[in-house]
Amino acid sequence: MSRFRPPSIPPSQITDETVWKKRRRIMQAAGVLGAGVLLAGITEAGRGGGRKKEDDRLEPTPYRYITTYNNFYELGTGKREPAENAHYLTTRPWSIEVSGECEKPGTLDIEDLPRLFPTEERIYRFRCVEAWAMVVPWEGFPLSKLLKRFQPTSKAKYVEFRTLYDPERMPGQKRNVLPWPYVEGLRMDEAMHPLTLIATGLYGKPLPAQNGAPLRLVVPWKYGFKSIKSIVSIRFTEKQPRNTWHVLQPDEYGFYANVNPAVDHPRWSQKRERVLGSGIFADKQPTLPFNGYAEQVAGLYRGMDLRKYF
Ligand SMILES: Nc1nc2c(c(=O)[nH]1)N[C@H]1C(S)=C(S)[C@@H](COP(=O)(O)O)O[C@H]1N2
Ligand SMILES: [Mo]
Repeated sequence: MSRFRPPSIPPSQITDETVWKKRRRIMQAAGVLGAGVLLAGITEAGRGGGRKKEDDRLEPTPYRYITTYNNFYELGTGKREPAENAHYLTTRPWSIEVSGECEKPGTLDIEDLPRLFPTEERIYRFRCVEAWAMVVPWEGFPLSKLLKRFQPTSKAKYVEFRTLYDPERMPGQKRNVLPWPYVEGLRMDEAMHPLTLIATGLYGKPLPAQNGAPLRLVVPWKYGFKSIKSIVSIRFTEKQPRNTWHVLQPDEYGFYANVNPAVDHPRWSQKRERVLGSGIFADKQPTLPFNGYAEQVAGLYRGMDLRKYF
């Protein structure tokens, strides 16, 4: 893992963030916060800590860090390469094929998504397995809404996701650094959980290519590699899907990949994490079980040995 260098800041991106903050203040004043924000606030309210909303305590990471320090091997393995190569990834037209164990397999056109699935803002922590962390104001909708539309059968125990395979638009795929296409999977109950999001934007703007345009998964209690980008296929399966990083290095990356300070990566500690943009002299902060979402999701794994199912 190379040391983080603060990126140079194009003026356009500074403006994005300022506009977003202004708009948010107006929204807060008007009391129009989305359901996602209320949901994220469950943790805080549950402690009897008054009505302070979870996202009030989460200071979003600046736009320039979220969009210039990326993991997206299809656009290059360096942290800055995905932003530099973003122009290769054209995202129109785009469709998503939904298949497998469901009553109504079919195809979704990206142009129809806003009408079918209105988006809301979700401010989530995001934690990469490499021990860096950020807070992202996503724009998106619950994955469960999309999945229900295709009526999964009782045989659907898992959901498998695939990224676009097109080496012309994803030049990183011309090299064999990963088995292409990138594949990820969730257990059905994880996929249907209200925190599990399909993101189509961030900071109130369409998702930049380097962050997985036009749509990507966001599972905030799992390591970032589960949050697969630029999805073209979703398949309901009976068997546990094989996920890319697990196939590559099964001892280092599991299927579940729940954020867990008690289970170290074989090559580094997971006890602490570096906050993106905090500067190289800043202290790391403690990693939280399930990345801070334990109250909402720990029940999904009751009775499971999280050292075995890492
Ligand atoms: N298709 C695809 N999805 C991917 C990746 C990738 O290389 N290819 N990297 C993963 C990893 S390791 C992380 S940490 C997150 C990074 O998301 P971000 O660049 O938006 O922060 O995307 C995940 N999704
Ligand atoms: Mo990651």
